[in-house]
Amino acid sequence: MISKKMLDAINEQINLELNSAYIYYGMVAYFEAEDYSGMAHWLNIQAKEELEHAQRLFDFVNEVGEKVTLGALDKPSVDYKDPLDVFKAGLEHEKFITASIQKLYELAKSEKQYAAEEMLRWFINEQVEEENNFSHIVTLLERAAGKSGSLMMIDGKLGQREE
Ligand code: OFO
Repeated sequence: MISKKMLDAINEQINLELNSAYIYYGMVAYFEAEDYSGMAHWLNIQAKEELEHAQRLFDFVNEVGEKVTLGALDKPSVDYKDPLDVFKAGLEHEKFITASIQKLYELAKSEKQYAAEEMLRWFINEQVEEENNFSHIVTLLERAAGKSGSLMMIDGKLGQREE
């Protein structure tokens, strides 16, 4: 049993997680077109992770006997300036998602929604990892400063990401 306010907020977060997947698939489209197959691979896995995040929230809503509502997705960009531009956008997006998760968590606490609070703790930890992953790649790309040899090395490294 969860409050209506909590349910609405979780349903909104499901939409945000699905939007995250869509944004990352847009980035995959960009990298595939630019022949950066390693970066495309990394973001493909990221997009799948976002679907899993949405699924976790989806399952929670069902488990507490409520109904999921789904909203429209925003049209994602498939055009970027360069790899650094992509990963900077990803990092900014993850910061936005972290803020949203924290708001959800605060709501759960203030509304005494203990089951939701417990479920959201996983997301709080996950967001630390999400931001750290993007931030690390932004640093690598800044160091590469657009040099093609370095970009190829980073592309190869990101191509090794495991599911
Ligand atoms: Fe779902 O963590 Fe990224 O967006």
